[in-house]
Amino acid sequence: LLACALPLTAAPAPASAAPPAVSLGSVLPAPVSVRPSGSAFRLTAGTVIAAPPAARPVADRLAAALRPATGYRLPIRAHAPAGAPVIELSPGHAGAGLGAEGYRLSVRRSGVTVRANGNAGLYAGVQTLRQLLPAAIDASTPRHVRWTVPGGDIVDHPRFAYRGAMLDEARHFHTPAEIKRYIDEISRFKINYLHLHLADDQGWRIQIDSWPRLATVGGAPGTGVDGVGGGYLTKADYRDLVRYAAERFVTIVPEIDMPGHVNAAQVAYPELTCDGVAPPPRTDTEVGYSSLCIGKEITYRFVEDVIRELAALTPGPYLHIGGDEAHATTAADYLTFERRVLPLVRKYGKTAYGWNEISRSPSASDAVAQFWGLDTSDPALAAAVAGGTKVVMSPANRAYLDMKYDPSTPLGLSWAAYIEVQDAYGWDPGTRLTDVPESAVLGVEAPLWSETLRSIDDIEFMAFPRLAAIAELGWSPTRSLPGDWESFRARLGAYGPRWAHQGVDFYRSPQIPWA
Ligand code: TNX
Repeated sequence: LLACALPLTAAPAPASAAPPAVSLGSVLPAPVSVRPSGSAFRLTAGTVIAAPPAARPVADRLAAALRPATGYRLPIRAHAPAGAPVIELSPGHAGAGLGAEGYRLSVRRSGVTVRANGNAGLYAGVQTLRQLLPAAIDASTPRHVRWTVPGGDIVDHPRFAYRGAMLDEARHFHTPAEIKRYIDEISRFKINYLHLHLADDQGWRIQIDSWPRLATVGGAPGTGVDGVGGGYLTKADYRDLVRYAAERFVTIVPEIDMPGHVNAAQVAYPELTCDGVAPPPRTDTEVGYSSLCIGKEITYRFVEDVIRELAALTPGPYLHIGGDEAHATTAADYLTFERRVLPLVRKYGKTAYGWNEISRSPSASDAVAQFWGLDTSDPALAAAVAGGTKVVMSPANRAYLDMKYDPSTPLGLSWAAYIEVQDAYGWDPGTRLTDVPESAVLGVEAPLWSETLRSIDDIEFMAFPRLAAIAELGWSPTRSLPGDWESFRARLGAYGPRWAHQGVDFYRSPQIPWA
């Protein structure tokens, strides 16, 4: 599916065809401060990576990123050997202003240094460094390229603590290998949370030992939209994903949607309906027809078992309990349900997280609400925020990666909007809701619902390039938005060859001057 206009052969490029030099400011998301100066660093066969033992895991990731295209050994040493060209990772005491994820990157003729307070910041700096090398650094086999990094200094740290992406595993199951590839792709843009939507009407995608049929029935072959696909994550798969993500400084947020979006659970366990009769399995894309039975005690045994087992799998702080589109639950029942269920998340040591509908419940005062509305105000959410609720911004007409780019987009939906790259970029998560102060906004998330998406190519085509826009809104400081767009589209255009080298099937938006 990859439409690649670049020569990907290993033949040395003639000098006249040399790619344009990368500039120090050509980074996505835009860094806080960029000061070009002095002479460039040249990565050669003799370059050494220097990192103390504590930073070794980041050094390993850096070496793994640079070895395939350079073909160089790039040995990792605890100390920089005198005289050799060096890329040095230096953790600790980089300055309080940088926080846990900020970094300083200095490029001199003699070497590159990344300084940060810890490994999360070093990893972020490494992602920047990768973008400062020629695009061919993302090729998977050796290329004959002068591997130069422009000289100067970058100081950088995130605007928001939460920068997320969401993948819908329920409507079509995506395998662990596909999820890992997506983690690699999003972490390049300093996304630090991956929210997995693990259950919905069409399927249940995570093993739960106390209710085993959830996965075996809810994840059976043929569960999914149009009856294609099926599958589920075992607990071993899930733990492996959590570890893989953590190595890339991405925290996984599990979601089980309730009290609506539960048809797959009720197919597996008919006692979860009010009349005890199993509903038919669903492979269509309707929403809002299923509900847990609010008056039955077994409902809360089920919910507590699921929350307990999910919390035990989750080192991260958040556990998402859905709460959206509960149109088959009465308003009073919804409040009854949330009054019992929100405290269960706390009981197992996690911060409750849900779609913005949970803000109707007074029990959501210490929860996080994910705003997915289309409007620029939300009185119920604003009232909850006054009581302590925090907000993650995912306005569906801006941040939903499953919306079509325009009417001709072959994949995706269009109920919220058509979202071209400029629409995805042209809003501010801190001020989008006029009745919610920026101080209550934890950050931004780009959800990708998969009713129409099956393969990793499908996922990539909808996510890229828009995910880079959402990542910049989450990370970079606000400046003047029109000027930012001109800068963003130039940097994005220059990034295209990097995706091409990675085999990422991105959408070549006509709004972007692709290199
Ligand atoms: C609405 S957004 C939903 C999902 C659908 C999505 C499709 C939200 C919280 N609920 O169930 O998959 O639209 O865009």
